[in-house]
Amino acid sequence: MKHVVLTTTAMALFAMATACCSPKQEGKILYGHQDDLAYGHAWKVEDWRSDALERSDVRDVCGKYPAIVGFDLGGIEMGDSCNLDGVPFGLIRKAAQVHAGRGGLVTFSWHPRNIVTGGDSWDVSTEGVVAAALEGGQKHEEFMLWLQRAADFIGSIGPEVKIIFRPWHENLGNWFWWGGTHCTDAEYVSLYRTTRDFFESRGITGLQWCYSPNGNAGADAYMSRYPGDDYVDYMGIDTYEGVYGGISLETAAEAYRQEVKQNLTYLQALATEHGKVMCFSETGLEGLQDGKWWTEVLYPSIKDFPIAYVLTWRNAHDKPGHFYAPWKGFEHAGDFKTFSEFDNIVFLD
Ligand code: BMA
Repeated sequence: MKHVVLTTTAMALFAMATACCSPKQEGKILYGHQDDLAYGHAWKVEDWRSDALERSDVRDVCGKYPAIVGFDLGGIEMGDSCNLDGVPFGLIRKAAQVHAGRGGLVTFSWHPRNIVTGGDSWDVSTEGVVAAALEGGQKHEEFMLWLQRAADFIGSIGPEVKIIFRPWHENLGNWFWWGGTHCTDAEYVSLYRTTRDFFESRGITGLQWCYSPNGNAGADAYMSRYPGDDYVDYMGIDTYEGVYGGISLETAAEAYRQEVKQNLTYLQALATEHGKVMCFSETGLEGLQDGKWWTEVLYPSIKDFPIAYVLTWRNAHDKPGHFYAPWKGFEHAGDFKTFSEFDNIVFLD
């Protein structure tokens, strides 16, 4: 029955986003996990053409798939066959279709390369990359080809797959070439609008567009690069818990709880003002060393906010400590199972 519930929820969410009504969806929050069907902790899909894509770390632990699965398009702009983490684009297409067929939602992020240096998204060694990509810039023609490759890939998935597209994310920090001091507010807005305008000119009109800056920057910074109500359907935010510099888990957890509440408070005010759906587009605690993270850290931080979904990042198959959801045999898996049974957290049976 949860399947029916989710399908209804998904349809309602999309209807809401389109109609720009209240973002509140009966107090339900969909749970999402990045790359969930493609690989997990110490395993990956080997032969995607013949694989039914039934394995999932999340399902291994709680018996249900995430309601929303995220994938990353980094590399599609080069015409690569696999994304930046080695996931074949054919597998991403199939996983999106299979997940949608089960009643779930899909979200795409995009870590494209640096169009000036050929480096990755994190290559900020050269300024002016956004300016170079925009109209009048020396890389504009090539940039439009990049957009075309991304649009063609998304177009190949089929209109029955409901996709939340989240390009140019975490744009208030300085770690990506499209972020922070590496471009002006106007250049960023133009980058986002150019992307949506181009996709729509290619007939890719069914996407829900998510604007998802990094958190802890405040409402004014959030809005300083907002692409505009005509360009955004979901207002998201990315915030992680960090256990750095010898601080205790308790201190890290308390800082996270406070930060998430502050972030979601201003996000809720902005989403309400602009008539958008709000979401917690990326979060997590790498390695999940806090055995009560789901029930005592994440859940109390989000439960009172009308977020459409919360997505935790990937479980790398080739980096043992890089995971954000539990896996079968993980010592703290029980806490996630408890979280998955809360009435207002939605998974996919
Ligand atoms: C980061 C890490 C990287 C990965 C990138 C894109 O946060 O998980 O290992 O390449 O996301 O998926």
